[in-house]
Amino acid sequence: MGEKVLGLATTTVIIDNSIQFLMHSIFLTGTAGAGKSLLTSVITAGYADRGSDAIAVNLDPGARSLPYSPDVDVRNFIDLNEIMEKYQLGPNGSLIFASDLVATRIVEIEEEIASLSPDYVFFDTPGQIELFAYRSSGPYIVESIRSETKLNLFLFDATLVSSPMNLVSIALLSASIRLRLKIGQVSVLSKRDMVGDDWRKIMTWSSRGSRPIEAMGKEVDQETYLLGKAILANLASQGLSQELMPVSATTEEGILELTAIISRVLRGGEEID
Ligand SMILES: Nc1nc2c(ncn2[C@@H]2O[C@H](COP(=O)(O)OP(=O)(O)O)[C@@H](O)[C@H]2O)c(=O)[nH]1
Ligand SMILES: [Mg+2]
Repeated sequence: MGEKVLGLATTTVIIDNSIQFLMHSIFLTGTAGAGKSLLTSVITAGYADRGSDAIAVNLDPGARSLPYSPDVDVRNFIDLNEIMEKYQLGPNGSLIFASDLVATRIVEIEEEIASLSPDYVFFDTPGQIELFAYRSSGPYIVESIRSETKLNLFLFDATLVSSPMNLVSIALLSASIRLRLKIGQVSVLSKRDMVGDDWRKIMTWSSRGSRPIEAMGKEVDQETYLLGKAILANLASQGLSQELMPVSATTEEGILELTAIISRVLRGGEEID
């Protein structure tokens, strides 16, 4: 039968003609421009440098240019321009249609991934998160990809969480994605180099026992304050608000630490809090 699995090193084994996938699947999600593609590039290269078989899969049929060469690319299966012409759709309509079509090519995508026998597969998801998470194709892909473990890295764009209230609203989005994808999630504060030292301030708002509510009280009206407070209390009580992992894909600060957390979560099946 197949090879023994040692620690996190995995392989794809063939048993009775059915392929058993022992790889780890890591999805990168977050708002448009949060840095999913650049982080996919940096993190996959980092794993490869350390001798792991890591590959990058592009799930965005609308990606114009990517900061890496995808090992598996959904654009080889789905042609956005062809969809536009064939169905006479505008840019938004064709992107929605194309994203839905990705789910119909899951067998081919899996076959290509399996042919590379990777230990780690990093999935770069479409720029617009709603195309991936809120239509049925994204959750279907996440559920269908056969993997030993699955993990979602949700990116909080540091340039968007410039106030406690903004942090709460993105934390709510993060919780919503958690509900849609139904897999373990790690919260990443991306593009930390873009906000100077402010990333430290953001970390204090998101850390355990912090009081972003008080900071929030100074910036908003009473009704907004109460809504924010209720949301935060709920997120915390449900274990849906997690401490952020600050990284920069440009300076590579925090990348090693993020890798360590990914390994820990994949090994233990735990989420960080
Ligand atoms: N300074 C800086 N820029 C970044 C970082 N990550 C991404 N970017 C830039 O932000 C823009 C959007 O990044 P991209 O990875 O395409 O975001 P995506 O839409 O989430 O895939 C690009 O111009 C990137 O070069 C980062 O950590 N630091
Ligand atoms: Mg992208």
